[in-house]
Amino acid sequence: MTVVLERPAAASAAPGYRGLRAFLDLLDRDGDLARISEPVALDQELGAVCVHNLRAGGPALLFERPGNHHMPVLTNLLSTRRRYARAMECSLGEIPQRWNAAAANPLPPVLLEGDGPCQEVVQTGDDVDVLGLPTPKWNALDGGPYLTLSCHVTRDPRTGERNVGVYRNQVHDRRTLGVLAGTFSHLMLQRRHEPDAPFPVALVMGPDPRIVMAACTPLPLGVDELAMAGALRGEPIELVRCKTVPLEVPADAELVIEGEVRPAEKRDEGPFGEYTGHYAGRRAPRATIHVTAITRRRDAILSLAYQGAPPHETEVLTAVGKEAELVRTVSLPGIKSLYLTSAGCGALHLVVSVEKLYEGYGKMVGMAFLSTPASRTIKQVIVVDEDVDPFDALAVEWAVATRVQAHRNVEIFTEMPGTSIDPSLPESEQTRTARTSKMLIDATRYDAKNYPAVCLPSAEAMARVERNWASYGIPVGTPPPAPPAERSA
Ligand SMILES: Cc1cc2nc3c(=O)[nH]c(=O)nc-3n(C[C@H](O)[C@H](O)[C@H](O)COP(=O)(O)O)c2cc1C
Ligand SMILES: [Mn+2]
Repeated sequence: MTVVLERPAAASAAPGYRGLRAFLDLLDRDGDLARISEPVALDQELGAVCVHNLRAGGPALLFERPGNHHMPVLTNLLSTRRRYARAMECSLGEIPQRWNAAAANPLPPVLLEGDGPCQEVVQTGDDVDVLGLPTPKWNALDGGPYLTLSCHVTRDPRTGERNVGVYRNQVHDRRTLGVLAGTFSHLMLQRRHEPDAPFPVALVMGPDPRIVMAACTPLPLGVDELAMAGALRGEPIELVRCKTVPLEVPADAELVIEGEVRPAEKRDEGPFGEYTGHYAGRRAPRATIHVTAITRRRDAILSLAYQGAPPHETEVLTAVGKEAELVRTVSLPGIKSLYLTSAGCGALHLVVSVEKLYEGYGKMVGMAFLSTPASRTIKQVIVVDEDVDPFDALAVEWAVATRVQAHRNVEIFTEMPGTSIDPSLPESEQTRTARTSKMLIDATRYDAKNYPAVCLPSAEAMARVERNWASYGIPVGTPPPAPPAERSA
């Protein structure tokens, strides 16, 4: 199946960058990385800079003096789809094919002997102090400082299979972090047979961006995110052994926090401003990580992501890979393009355009997209005809307004798997057993052959006016954009 996401193509990247540092060099050359040399306070000022920058669609941000620390903080690295494509070394439209070619040919990592750059400095025992990291308090009511982009490396105790997933960590004290991994996260599913037993973990900060992409995406359970990242990079990820836990980590990461997850040793955690743009859950006792080592580069950068109301980085980080996963797992004919919307926090609202093959097909497609592990977070799917571009919010609402009869074209599914941090659930239901309702809007035309045609002056008249636009003396720089139906025809 060919899926074309009709977006402007990114400038083609110089092939073959390796690791975060090389990617930052690329962004520097593009003028797409801003260095903030002034001190920026960790308590909300850094978060506020991120919010303004995200709203403006701005560059990646390197804070050189966060809270007067000497360790820089990197944020907004993959907060635009353009930079995400840059990191994948392809155009926006090529992402799903690139992603799924990699998924079909995973490239397992290789283990190096000796230490890696991520172990130039090693702190163990009493030297361990996570409070010494420049960790921001992002939003006003956050329960404390939070590491937000930690790639948690764990192994399944039964199969030995590795998993790498991004989950939030509150910084509690010198040697204690919190961790909140959802019910459906692989970190939790790996431990489902012995949920209270402690287990080793390594939090990798600032690895090759392709590792972060894989670690933010719901790849199938059992798939090694590092093998996926290797395939995306076209070269195996190189690993080194951790110092205090029986795990391996990417050699060229910026910083690694080694430790033990202690599910039964709980500490009050939260609240935290989540990707839904709301605080998620009250402060409550949650699992901890006992930190046994911090290893890092001598000049390590701490790589983090702002979470809150969209637009934000989490939204891009989770949506783009998930769209590719959906394209692969829902292999129905006629799918043209799809978009996990920005306003839907990159996770909750999906728009799919299809060539409608027969009556009822729009609903079938919508149901299929609500029935895979990668779609678990999705609460609303809108299916549109192929003349509507899912990325064009105006066109999508126009289709819903003019092609939908609610009693025929809207379906509601109840008691589906949901996320416990959905603010629209009553507080008593925001638990690990949370369930949600899902809505399918089939906005494809019924009986398209006999559907009223979309109205416009003739193509010839439109083209002629566009050519002669300047002669009308209307003070609009370029001809107004084409109406939705015409744009993606
Ligand atoms: C910045 C960021 C923060 C995230 N925080 C969490 C979190 O605290 N808990 C969680 O369960 N998922 C979180 N996610 C989503 C997971 O990374 C995502 O579900 C991923 O698929 C997890 O890996 P897994 O499928 O191997 O469990 C976060 C994603 C991003 C991009
Ligand atoms: Mn996984």
